[in-house]
Amino acid sequence: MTRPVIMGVLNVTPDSFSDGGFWLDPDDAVTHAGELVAAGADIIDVGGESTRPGSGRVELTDELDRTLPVVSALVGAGITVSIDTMRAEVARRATEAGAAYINDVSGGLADPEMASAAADSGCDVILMHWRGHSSDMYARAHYDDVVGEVVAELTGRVEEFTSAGVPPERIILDPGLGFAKSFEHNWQLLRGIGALVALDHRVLVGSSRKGFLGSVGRAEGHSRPPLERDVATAVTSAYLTGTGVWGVRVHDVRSTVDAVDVAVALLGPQDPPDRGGGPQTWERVAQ
Ligand code: PMM
Repeated sequence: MTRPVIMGVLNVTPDSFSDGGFWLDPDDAVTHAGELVAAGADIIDVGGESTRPGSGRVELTDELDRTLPVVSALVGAGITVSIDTMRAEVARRATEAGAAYINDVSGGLADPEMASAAADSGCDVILMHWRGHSSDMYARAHYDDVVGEVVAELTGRVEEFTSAGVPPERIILDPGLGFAKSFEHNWQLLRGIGALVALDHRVLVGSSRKGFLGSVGRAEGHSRPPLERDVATAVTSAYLTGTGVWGVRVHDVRSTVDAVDVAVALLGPQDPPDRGGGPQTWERVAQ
């Protein structure tokens, strides 16, 4: 059984939906990143633009000012950094400063320069499923078959990035839970995550603290606040551990580490899932 990589979220924004304003001061951000790593995070994902539902864009200069000092400090401390941005310029500057991953929630749709920036960087790039900016994304949450359409749309994104020169093995796919998705769409995507895993790319999933986790069971009909969704998040991390995903992106690393440890112990050594690509493919997923 292989453990998923754990990506810890570090939002240097005043307005992210669960931790907005917590780590806006660069010193606080660096301290918190150290806590996440000590708790077991493998990668720290630094973001300077909130994508909470309804939010508008941040200015490029503000995004650079928020993220670059933190990226540089974390790289200097030997931490593996991902830059969460929809802007090619931010991706370029952050990877020049040593970020190892570009995490583009728009999958390259927000900035036509992103694919070439990713190719030039030589870094791994996370392409998330996205249908438009957060200001009106729920108007686009219409699917006949959400799993099939997410797979098809991500496949189109992969084609753009590989045509721009990004090697396929550098591309990581993400279903984009909460982005132009209803709560029910998110559940369907989690249940159907095997269809993404079967695409022969690494898969990252970001369920952390999202609304659908706070509106289920006893919480149905009233939303539990984001900071009270970490147990629910950890349950999804445990569930995903058995599915062949490469990584999970979470705010509370400690609870996900526990959940993944328990899932690995329960599941035990397993044969690689039949993904059509044979053992070599599985080994790459497990890296
Ligand atoms: N979700 C958020 C931001 N960035 N990146 C990826 N790859 N996947 C996600 O699901 C995702 C993301 C939502 O905002 P947050 O930073 O407050 O979690």
